[in-house]
Amino acid sequence: MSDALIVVDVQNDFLPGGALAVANGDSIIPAVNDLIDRAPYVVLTQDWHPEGHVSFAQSHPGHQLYDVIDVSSGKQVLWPVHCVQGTQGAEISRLINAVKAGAIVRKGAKRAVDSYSGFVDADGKTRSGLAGLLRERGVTRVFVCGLATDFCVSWTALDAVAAGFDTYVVTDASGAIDVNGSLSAARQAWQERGVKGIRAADVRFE
Ligand code: VGL
Ligand code: ZN
Repeated sequence: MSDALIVVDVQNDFLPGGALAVANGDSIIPAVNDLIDRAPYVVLTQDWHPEGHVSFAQSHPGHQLYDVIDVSSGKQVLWPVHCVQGTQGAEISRLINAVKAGAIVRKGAKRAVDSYSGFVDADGKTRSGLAGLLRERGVTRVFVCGLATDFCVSWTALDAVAAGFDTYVVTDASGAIDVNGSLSAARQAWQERGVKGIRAADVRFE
């Protein structure tokens, strides 16, 4: 058994002061850093959108922030402009110890398709290669933490379990947006699909 920690989207735009700030998002930083210290292998994900991205409300005149609309890949929540490639807001927060990361997976880089998951785009077609990377390293258990619990953490964890990894969301090292019942919907999906929740203090890496 070999473990990996996936730290999802701990980027300036998801932290207080950022364009899509998760309330108290910075409160998870000490727990995330402690997990990074202890994990045998660490992967970071980085939301990385081009200007005019399909997930930005600004790209859909006549629609409001947080509206849900139909796009080619399915339902799309409309967000404020965030994590634009090359901007300060898209940078991984300097508060986390990114030095130990073995890999950084960028996602959402195609204008017309979003990607909450670090494994596959929202259209289900283009895979990032992360599952192959983890498998080649002999990883069998995956612990997911970061931002946001109910979007990118959840989708990444659901795809990890679908790819055959024994998958945990580290709940107190993750922070939620919680819009329109998204957090309870995420927890429901974890239960149905076999993703387990765990507290950071209970994580024993192998
Ligand atoms: C995320 C909304 C839009 C996330 C990314 O990291 O959870 N949420 N893009
Ligand atoms: Zn995004």
